Amino acid sequence: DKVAVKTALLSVSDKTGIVDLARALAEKGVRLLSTGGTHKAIAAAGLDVTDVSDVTGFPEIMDGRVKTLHPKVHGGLLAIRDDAEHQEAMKAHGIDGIDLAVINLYPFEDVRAAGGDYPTTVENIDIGGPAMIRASAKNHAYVAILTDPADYPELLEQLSSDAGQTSYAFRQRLAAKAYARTAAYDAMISNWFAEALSIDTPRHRVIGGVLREEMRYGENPHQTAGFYVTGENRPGVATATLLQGKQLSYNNINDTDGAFELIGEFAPEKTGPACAIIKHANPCGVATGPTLKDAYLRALACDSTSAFGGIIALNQLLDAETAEEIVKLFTEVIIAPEVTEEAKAVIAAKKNLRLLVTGGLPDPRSRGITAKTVAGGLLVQSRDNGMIDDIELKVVTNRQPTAQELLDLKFAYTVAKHVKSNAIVYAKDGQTAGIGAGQMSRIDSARIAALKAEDAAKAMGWAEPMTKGSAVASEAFFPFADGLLSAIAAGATAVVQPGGSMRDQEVIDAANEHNVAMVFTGMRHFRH
Ligand code: 93A
Repeated sequence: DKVAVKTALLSVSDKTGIVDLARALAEKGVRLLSTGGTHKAIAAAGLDVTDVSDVTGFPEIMDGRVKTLHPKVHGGLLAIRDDAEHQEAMKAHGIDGIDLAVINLYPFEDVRAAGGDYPTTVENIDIGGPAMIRASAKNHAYVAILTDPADYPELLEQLSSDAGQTSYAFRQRLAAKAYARTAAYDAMISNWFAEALSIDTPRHRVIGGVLREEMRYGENPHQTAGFYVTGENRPGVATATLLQGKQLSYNNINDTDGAFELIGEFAPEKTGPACAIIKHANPCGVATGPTLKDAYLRALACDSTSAFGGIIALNQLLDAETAEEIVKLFTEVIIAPEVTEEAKAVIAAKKNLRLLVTGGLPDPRSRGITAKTVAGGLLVQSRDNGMIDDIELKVVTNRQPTAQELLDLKFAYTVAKHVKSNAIVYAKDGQTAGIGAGQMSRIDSARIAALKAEDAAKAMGWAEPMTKGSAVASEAFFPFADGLLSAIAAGATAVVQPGGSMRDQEVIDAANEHNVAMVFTGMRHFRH
């Protein structure tokens, strides 16, 4: 199962380490074949290297679109060395075996990330490279396929320690990595098309991405984890720049994403400054305010106990005044579109606090997909891009909501969209008053949210909980009147929910009885 490397084909866009590798191979007496640019780089180092065109007897044509797509190349990569018929074909057509392929692809991902225009991005779809990688990997019984400069040292070490041969186990591992590479590459291309054409239907795209980094562990320390990026051009945790602090953990990334997707609902030109604080993927406080500092303090007031060790998302430029407040409490991550130099200096005093800047807010209306795994499968759906601002609300009670109630209903419903079901959110004056998340029964979520509001009142020294005179949102319908009655008991005067329960009338009657205004959205926001 050992294969002596006599001929190597080198064709790389990322030329990192390629000259050193070529030199080391040449020193071991390996014959080098190469394509245009790679050939040039290797020859410039004074090494003996043959141009693939001289092997195929065919020039590179069509701006390099066709350079290695030739039977002399693919025959050399795919031939089964100890098969008589294959041997005969090699002899008959003058095909030499290729024992080592070193290939990395046109930088499609980089061109896309740099915002390349449509034709430039398309031109950077590599065809010949993946064909050679897949051919070599299929024929790993005889061919070693290197797709990552990080693997060059291991190859050289093996050749040195084993008389110029590669082992089967090594070639198998390289083959597995090679197919991971071509699959991720094609997934990136599919993702790019999906974004460019606003496609979120499953049949037109594939779910996949490129491994950006391996984390130290997953949700728990005994789990492994990696962060894959899909290349979607969306401001958020995957595209943000980490200005300070150590690498984000699995849970940090998950929570930061939840925080920033939520804050993306609050376009500053419409809502003014806004802040969301997230713990365990649920908001524990969200607020708008006259200044960003006020928004932060108002968000914190909702549940200052849970905010400890949380993730803070801001919808606009982070200033020093706000940063001064934030650093008073232990926080894991801050994510904001931008940050002032003064605020950076304030945060720098907290070495472990991660600061992420995104350059903008994600568009909550844009299309896209979300995915989660199940045993043996992946569940994929379009992003929940429904917004209450785009819905015609139906008042179902005798009393209409007041203008202020309506604002608070919309605010509460927007937050509830980002709370795990069953979600109940009380809000007042653009500030969450109490959040109940993730309960199996809606009435429990309502009770917990009210309880949290009472705790907040105690902690803040308020005379009464903020639920008194609040608006309340339920992200899915009340199946019975009990949940609504619990919210009314906590002091809610206005309610928003999708409606659509068999017992809607019972719920409407209960609201009318208490002179509560209720609106139906017709749009549910389950989140699990
Ligand atoms: O345009 S291609 O799809 N057609 C080909 O036949 C082909 N062969 C190799 N791209 C092709 N390649 C790619 O060219 C390799 O995958 C590599 O990324 C790049 C190396 O080109 P050069 O050696 O000219 O820099």
